[in-house]
Amino acid sequence: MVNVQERTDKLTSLTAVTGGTALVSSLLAQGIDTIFALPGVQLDGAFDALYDAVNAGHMRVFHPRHEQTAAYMADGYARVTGRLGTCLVVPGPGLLNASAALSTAYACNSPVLCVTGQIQSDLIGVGRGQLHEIPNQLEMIRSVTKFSGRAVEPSAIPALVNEAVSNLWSGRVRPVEIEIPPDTLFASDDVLLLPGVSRPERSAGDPDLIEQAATLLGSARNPLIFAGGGVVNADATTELLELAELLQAPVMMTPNGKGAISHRHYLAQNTVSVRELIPDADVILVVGTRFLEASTQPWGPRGNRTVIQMDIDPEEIGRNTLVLLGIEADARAGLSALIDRVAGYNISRASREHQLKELRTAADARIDAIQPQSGYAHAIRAELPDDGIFVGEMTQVAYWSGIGFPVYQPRTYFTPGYQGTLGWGYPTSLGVKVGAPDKVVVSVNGDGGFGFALNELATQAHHNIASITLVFNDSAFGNVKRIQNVQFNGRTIASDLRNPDYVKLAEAFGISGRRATNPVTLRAQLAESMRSNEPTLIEIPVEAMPDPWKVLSIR
Ligand SMILES: Cc1ncc(C[n+]2csc(CCOP(=O)(O)OP(=O)(O)O)c2C)c(N)n1
Ligand SMILES: [Mg+2]
Repeated sequence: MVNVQERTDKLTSLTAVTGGTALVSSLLAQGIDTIFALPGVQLDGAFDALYDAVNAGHMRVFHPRHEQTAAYMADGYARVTGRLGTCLVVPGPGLLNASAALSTAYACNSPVLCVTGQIQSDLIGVGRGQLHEIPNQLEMIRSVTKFSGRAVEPSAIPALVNEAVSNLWSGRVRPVEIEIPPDTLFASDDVLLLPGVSRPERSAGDPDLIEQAATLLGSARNPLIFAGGGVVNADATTELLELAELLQAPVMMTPNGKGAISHRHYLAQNTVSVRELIPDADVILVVGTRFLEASTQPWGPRGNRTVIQMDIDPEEIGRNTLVLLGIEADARAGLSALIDRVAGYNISRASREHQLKELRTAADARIDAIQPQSGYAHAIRAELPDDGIFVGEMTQVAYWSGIGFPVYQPRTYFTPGYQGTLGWGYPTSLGVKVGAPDKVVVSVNGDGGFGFALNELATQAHHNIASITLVFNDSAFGNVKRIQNVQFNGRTIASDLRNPDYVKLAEAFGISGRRATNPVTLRAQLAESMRSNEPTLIEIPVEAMPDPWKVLSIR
């Protein structure tokens, strides 16, 4: 039960403050000290309050050139830090501009708080066509957020912020949205500020189900684990490794799960090697992944395999595959509970180190034979420190990387997940670098995807964000063009691109521009870029590349 006296002690009373101040104070109370924001008339009250917070040294404001970037940067910041990533955008077109980024954060379970404006409160729903008015804004954005809400009184803002943030952290983490009309941001009132929301206790799952899972896994001859982004997001990587070692269970990591276990560990397996392991696997533990690819492709587990699925979202359990045991649990708490219980049932197994190393070597050889993607990706890996961060766009070298790029640490490899959002990579990488200024951040883009946000070279220069942007330039929406060539007899349409000189383009924005023409020169250019530690773009002119999934018969 809440101790009212104790709670009241923690409340701060603000006298005669604007809604804008109530909003900014509420964000600060959540521990938010960085915001990605693009102004407009309905948000003037919020920006004026941000002015004070910035001058007091409590808040940093990064302003991009398009709302998609405000939300992408918030997502990148959130993924690398594990903290709330916050954006502030005007209503209507501003929020719609941000929505592709929110859909990406939604797909990847990223903790993004999107704050937006509204039209004047008494005209909402009247349909007069006020500036930026769209009907049903709250309902519209709900498809890509797990909560959306509005406050129309300054005094209601702290509770709305708390409700949104507490929704965001509870259960499956996903983006949330709140909106505040301009008259509310300008109105003045006494406001009771609430303490920030603390992260809810992690659910370890039903003890009976954990016990059953421990029995099944402990007595399995050849257990196998599939780990996804949920393991990384829940910071459950230590627990995952401990359980995997206890069981001598190889771990297949999905692209967003990459880095959960270091690629250097013999238990770390990939999409190619895992296919050899599935036929002998008697018990499969699926944790923090939708298990979509494995359950829908012909090489996935079939027949009388025992599948145990652990997920924080009960809706996800059994959605894509038949499971014997479903455990609704946070990956960290759930795996930790499993570790505690499994020891009592664990049969002795010989180390699988030798076998698994051989298997991975053979699989890696097949993956590495795919050129030129493998050559370029290994050039990046060779220069990128172990804790350096790879942000992958929808482009050939990044597709290959989803299968073959060695990742050594969690939160160092990011993808747009199932949303496959072309154009997300470069703007997201800017937010990643803001969140991890001491790490090397490299985004891997095609010419097509980079074009979606190349105006942000201005933002990067303005805020001096020292990330490195690679642009693989094949003068095409290459993936589309390849499909048109291979599957449609060369009937290419709308897939050729005419591009600027990227080195000159970067320089025109005040960004250091470089060019590399093969993996060897790319390594040299990357090494120099890291030494100079300034905003950098490297263009790599390339030819059409082969389809890695076809070559490896993955899809
Ligand atoms: C928002 C969005 N629009 C369109 C697509 C479809 N699409 C996927 S890949 C691609 C071409 C990418 O071209 P580029 O960035 O140059 O990469 P390349 O394949 O040439 O390496 C397109 C248009 C998408 N995934 N997302
Ligand atoms: Mg291209």
